[in-house]
Parts: sequence; structure tokens; C-alpha cells
Amino acid sequence: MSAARGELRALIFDVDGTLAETERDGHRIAFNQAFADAGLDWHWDVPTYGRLLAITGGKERMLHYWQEIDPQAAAAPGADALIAELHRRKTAHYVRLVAEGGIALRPGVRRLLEQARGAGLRLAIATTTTPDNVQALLQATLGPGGMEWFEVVGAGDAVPRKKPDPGIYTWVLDRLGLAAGHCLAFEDSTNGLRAAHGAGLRTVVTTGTYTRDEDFTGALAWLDGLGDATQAASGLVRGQPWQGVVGLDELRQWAG
Ligand code: XBP
Ligand code: MG
Repeated sequence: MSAARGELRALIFDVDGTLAETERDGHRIAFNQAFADAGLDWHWDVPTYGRLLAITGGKERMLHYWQEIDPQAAAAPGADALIAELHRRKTAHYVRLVAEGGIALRPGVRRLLEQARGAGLRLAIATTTTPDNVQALLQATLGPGGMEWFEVVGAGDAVPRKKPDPGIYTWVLDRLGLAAGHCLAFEDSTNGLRAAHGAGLRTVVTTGTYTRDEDFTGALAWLDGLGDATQAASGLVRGQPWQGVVGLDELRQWAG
């Protein structure tokens, strides 16, 4: 990471696993509903889905799984169309589940977003998930104007290659018009950390359900969450043990 450091101007957030624990009880359920709709006998249990999360992007994940269980069918004409149809259905299920209030923000996320807005920091999103999913989650958790909290939303197929490719982060930095040294990224997975580091961004990692055993050596902070009044976060900051609540003062100090 070679970007020059400077005053902290923007925070760039991953969505799935970082803003909210969406994977196990959100995306996974929606994929299984789409498979059932299509009359497929595919079913992703919790451990299977954890393994498949190594493949980012829902279409890419389904194709990978299909190639594992039936490579010939996955290569046949029409395979792409089936994947696209399954993904449309999956997105509809996910959006409905989230709109019904099925997913909450992780502890401390709303607090940090509000602090950042109050201090004039710019907010952005860099995610592999589909834009409709981002909108549904932000509206359900932050309110009808939730999308407007974020000046730039980089999502889904905005770039040709998904994380761990850094493309979505460079796409967001270009639109913010900021150098990486003026921003911090927030991630929950090694794929996300690789993407952010590839774009030169220092990264605060908050591990979650599926990522608490991954190795985040090299992250600016490697924590179990952001923490809030009732539950301090703990982990490592610059490799040193740290415990507390992550707020703007901490981020400015770490980024300085
Ligand atoms: C999230 C993902 C996404 C979701 C599914 O990764 O990998 O693919 O699981 O979303 P990250 P879609 O948190 O690193 O952005 O089905 O809309 O692709
Ligand atoms: Mg994530």
C-alpha cells in the first residue's frame, strides 16, 4: 500500500457481513428459496454455504456449485440463462426478506455512520452484492432515505471482476475523487481485505459469523466488531491488543 496518508475524508463500507450479518440468514435462505422455486434439489446448508462464500457474487457462486455437482450440465447451452433466472428470483426473495425486517445492522454500525455524517465525513459502499439488495437493506435499517447517506454506491456488476479484485474499490475512489490515503475501508472477509488492500486502502476488519477464523494479518484493525455502549469490541490494532468502542476519534488516530 503506497498511497500517501492525509486527513481522513471518507469511510468506505462493505455490506454483507460488515454492515449486517446478511449471509447465513439472508442470502443463503434466498438462494434456497430460488432453488425450490425452480424445482431443483439443490440446498445449501450452513456449512456448505460457508465453503461457497469463497466465491464472491451470487451468479458466480451458483455456477461454481453447479460445476462441482454436474460439470456437463453447467457447460451446456442455456446454463447462463438458468443462472440469471435463479439470480433474479434469489434477489426478489432477499429483498422481500430484508424489507420484512429480517436483518439488523451489526452493533455500532448506525452509531458510527451517524458520527461520520455529523462530522462531515463522506460515506461510500463497495460491495459485490446486487444494487437492489443494498437499497433494500439500507432502507429497512436506516429508513427510507438510507441510500442517500452514501454518496457513492459501488455494487454488483459495476465492475467486471468481483472481490478479491480491487476493481470495486478503485471504482468508488474514482467517483469520490479521493486518494486511498484519505479513506478507510471496512470489511469482514479475506476476499474483501484483499480487494481493499489492492486499491491501497487501509482497512478496519470486523469479523463475523463466517469469517472469525480467517487470517487478517496486515489489516489496520482486526476486531470482532465496532463495539457499542453495552459490548466493547476487541482484537488487534496495528498488531497490538485493543479493546473499546470504535468511533471517529479512534479511526482518525489509527489513520493518522
Ligand atoms: C458478498 C457476496 C455476495 C452475496 C450475494 O461479498 O459475496 O455475493 O453473498 O449477493 P462482500 P448477490 O461482502 O465481500 O461484498 O447474489 O447479489 O451477488
Ligand atoms: Mg463482506
